[in-house]
Amino acid sequence: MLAAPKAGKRRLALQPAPQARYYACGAVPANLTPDYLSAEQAYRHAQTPQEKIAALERMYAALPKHKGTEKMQADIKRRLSEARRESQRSHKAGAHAAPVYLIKREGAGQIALLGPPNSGKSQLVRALTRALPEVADYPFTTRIPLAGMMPFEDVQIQLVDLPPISQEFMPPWMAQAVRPAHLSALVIDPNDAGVLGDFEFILRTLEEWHVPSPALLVGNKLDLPGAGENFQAVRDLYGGRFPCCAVSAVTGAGLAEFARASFAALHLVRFYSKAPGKPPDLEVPYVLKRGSTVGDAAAHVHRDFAQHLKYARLFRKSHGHDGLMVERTRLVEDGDILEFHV
Ligand SMILES: Nc1nc2c(ncn2[C@@H]2O[C@H](COP(=O)(O)OP(=O)(O)OP(=O)(O)O)[C@@H](O)[C@H]2O)c(=O)[nH]1
Ligand SMILES: [Mg+2]
Repeated sequence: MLAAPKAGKRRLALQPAPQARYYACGAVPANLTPDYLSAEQAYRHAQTPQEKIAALERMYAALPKHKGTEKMQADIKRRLSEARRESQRSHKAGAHAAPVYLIKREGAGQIALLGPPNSGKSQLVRALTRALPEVADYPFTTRIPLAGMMPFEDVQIQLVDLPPISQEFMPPWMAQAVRPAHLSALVIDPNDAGVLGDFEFILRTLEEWHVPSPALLVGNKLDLPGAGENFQAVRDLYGGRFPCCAVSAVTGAGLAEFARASFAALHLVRFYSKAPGKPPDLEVPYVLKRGSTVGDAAAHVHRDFAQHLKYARLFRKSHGHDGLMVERTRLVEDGDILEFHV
């Protein structure tokens, strides 16, 4: 994993739609207004302390004030003071930091696309997302980072197009721009005569920056004659060290496999929540790091669940959707459907 940004908790999760998905367990009162729910949705999406403060203030204002919501009022106030403290800390830290092109993390994970000039990083972002970075047949086309969201099944993965990593020229903020990503993918053009030298230079540069090696090696332009054989030669040299994807950003070949490999490299699990007696909400998954437990999942859905969870029922295809009772220490597997009992 690349180093986490200084301020704020790392957010991996795609957030659920603002429906009252956890009321059925009786943890919170059911008479919350649409205003409150939309503010809570904004809070779940908030990436900066300022956004959190704004959303929490709206949540507090929209919360009906009566005995039944006293705990929630206290909880919002506590989170507000936390966010205000965080805002002050990041303000102080920011006073000395040089401005850099940082892309705010969004979706299930952020992947930085690295590579030598002209390898097709921008074309790949065009092919896989709705972003429209400039593509041209000369090197150093991309000057500043640009992000787009790549769909994979029911999650979105953020791809960041970056200027090339090159001996000839690199913007001084490159290392900082790469660092917030959860991982990087190295995109190469196997037909480029200088590919092996570029490859070594990039690996050395990442080491100097104390940034982990790429999690994926992407051979692009596989539609061109000879590219398959040339990429095979690169794989023979490096394939043991990196999972490889052969793609063509122009024809679209291999792009579905690239999306799948990206999701796998992020080491995530998706789970879906289910209220007792109701069908599961399979539309928007919650996303956690692999290795998370049922207890972590409960805490992720609602803060109160972490404390009060008695047990969960697990519905999983491999168990025939049988509602197996599981403890909070049970590991969550990708695709699990969980019903929390508090
Ligand atoms: N044939 C073929 N050409 C490609 C493919 N992907 C990109 N190209 C071409 O390669 C050239 C460079 O593509 P870019 O996407 O601009 O490359 P880049 O890696 O972003 O380049 P920099 O921004 O300079 O680092 C363009 O002419 C693209 O049309 C591909 O899969 N097949
Ligand atoms: Mg580019």
